[in-house]
Amino acid sequence: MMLSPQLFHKILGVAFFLLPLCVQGKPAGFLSNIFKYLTEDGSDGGFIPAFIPVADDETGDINHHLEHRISRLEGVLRLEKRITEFGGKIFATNGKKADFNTTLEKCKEAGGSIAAPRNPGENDAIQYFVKTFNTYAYLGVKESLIPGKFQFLDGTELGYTNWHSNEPSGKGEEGCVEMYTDGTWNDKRCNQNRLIVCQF
Ligand code: MMA
Ligand code: CA
Repeated sequence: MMLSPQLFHKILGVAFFLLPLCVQGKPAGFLSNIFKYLTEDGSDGGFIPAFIPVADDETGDINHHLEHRISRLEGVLRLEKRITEFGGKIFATNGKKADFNTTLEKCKEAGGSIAAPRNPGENDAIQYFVKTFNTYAYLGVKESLIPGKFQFLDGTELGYTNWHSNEPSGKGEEGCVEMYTDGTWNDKRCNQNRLIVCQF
């Protein structure tokens, strides 16, 4: 049977419509579609889909790619002395100063909270920024209703402290706590400008 010119034209149209899908191929196409979100500063405004359905044999490649990208981003942030880590907790600064309440807001906005050391290792991690930026930092510790008694912001007891000698000294007049360059703590009024250090 002869193909009519009309039918031939239709088949040609379908073939050309399908051609890009065939060239792209399924596995490479799928991965490159996902990596597009991770690598391009595209017109989607940085949107990353929350759930990407993929075959099991592709999740390893994707995890590997993500780990590699995250470790490079961490390298950049470490190089700029913006992050440090202890015991799985990440501490970060933007190098800027703010009073206590603004620091709370900034850390919350970023998805974290103001740095609150729970042990000497975490205290050293925060001290690293205080020394690097040569600026004291407020800690996530506040005076309780009992003057001279300090606690975490959620009201839980401090299991570790590192007070400077003769501190706390404010007797109800200094509701916040700052870290000195040597890593020791001083109770201080909350309205000073101090280095913003958050934890994640
Ligand atoms: C300042 C103030 C206090 C601190 C003393 C230490 C004079 O007050 O920073 O919080 O305890 O210095 O001398
Ligand atoms: Ca004090």
